[in-house]
Formats: sequence, C-alpha cells, structure tokens
Amino acid sequence: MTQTKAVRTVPRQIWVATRNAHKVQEIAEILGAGFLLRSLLDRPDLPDVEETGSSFYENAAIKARSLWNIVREPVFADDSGLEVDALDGRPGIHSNRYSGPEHTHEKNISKLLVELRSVPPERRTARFRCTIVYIDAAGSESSFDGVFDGYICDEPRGTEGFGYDPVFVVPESGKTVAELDAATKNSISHRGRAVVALKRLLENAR
Ligand code: ITT
Repeated sequence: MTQTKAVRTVPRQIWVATRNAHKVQEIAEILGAGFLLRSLLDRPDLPDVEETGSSFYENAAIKARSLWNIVREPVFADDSGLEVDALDGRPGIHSNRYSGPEHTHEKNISKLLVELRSVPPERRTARFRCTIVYIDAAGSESSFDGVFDGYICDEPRGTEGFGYDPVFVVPESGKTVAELDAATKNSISHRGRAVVALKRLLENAR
C-alpha cells in the first residue's frame, strides 16, 4: 500500500531592519509564504539607528549590522530612495527626510514639485534605487541592488503605495506607481528586483 505523506514546510524566520510598515508589507508579499518576516515594528524596545552613511549601501549596512548585533540571526536592511536627474540625483539617500525634520510623504512630494516647477517633461527623468544588505546567522554579508526608471509628473495621482509613488510615472503605462496594484508594483520596482535577488540566494542556501 502506498501512503502519501503530507510535507509541512516551516517558514524560515528572517529579520528586516525597518520600521517602515509599507516596506515590510511589500517585502513580505515578494518573499511569500516560505518566510516568516519579522521587523523592528515587532521590537519597539530597540533604539533607532542613525543613517550616517554616504550611500544606499552604507546606510543599508549600518541598519543591518545594528540589528544583527542584537539578534545574531539572518537579517537584512533596505535602503532606498529617489534620484531625479534635473536635481543632480537629489533627494537620493535623503529621500525620507527631504522636506526637513517634520517630514511627511506629502511635504516631500510638495517640495519636489516646487523644485521641478520650471523643468519641462522631457527633463523630469528619475529612478528609484534600492540596496539590500543581508547578513546570515554566521555574520557573512551580501548585497543586492534594484533600479526602477521613470519620470516625475506635475501633480500627484493615485492612492496605492507610499512615499513618492503618486508622482513617479512608469513610462510604459503612463500610470503613477500609486495607480498600480501592489503585485504590479512589486513585479517591476527597485525593491521587487532587490528582494527577488535576495530570495534566490536564500532558496539556494537551503
Ligand atoms: P527605514 O530606514 O526604517 O527602512 P525609511 O522610510 O526611513 O525606513 P529609507 O531611509 O530607506 O527608509 O528611505 C526611503 C525613502 O525613499 C522613503 O521614505 C520614501 O520617501 C522613498 N522611497 C523608497 N522606496 C520607495 C517606493 O517604493 N515608493 C515611493 N517612495 C519610496
């Protein structure tokens, strides 16, 4: 008699060093059910780390190492931002705090649109970048990058996503990222690309 045995796979726990709930949600959807994602939202007791690096890589490494030193389990961090060509790559690594100490996504967008007021459509090209630094349980590090090209429109559209999504247009569809559903954004975004590369490493390391 042949017997079929149900194989139960236990999700692998992995930490992401962020308190940004939107990032956590996007990353959890991309990693899928095989992973149990924990984040700094589960650890309000831990202090915020200062992002003192001068690149996405350095800031991702600072965030990942700080959490790894506490949990000593597999961790990663995402550092990301928007580079606008007409602004010589700003806001870049300062994307989150672009509008100052009291920053909000809305204030960041308003500042960006004011700075680009006199810039014509053909010069409003931009890209999102994401760098992930992953550290395994033994402390060995790897990094992954993702880039998402588009341009900045002149007024916000859409309600999905977060950050600069309402003013970042995907050239192929003419839609802002805030007009895309989550699965479509994740299939083309900077974060989607970097997390898929990380996922590949984790699955091959099983
Ligand atoms: P953590 O440092 O806790 O991860 P954070 O929001 O401060 O959260 P970053 O320092 O990496 O993260 O800054 C990323 C900023 O870049 C984010 O706050 C947005 O303003 C912008 N950004 C990054 N990815 C984005 C995306 O997918 N859509 C829209 N804006 C994005």
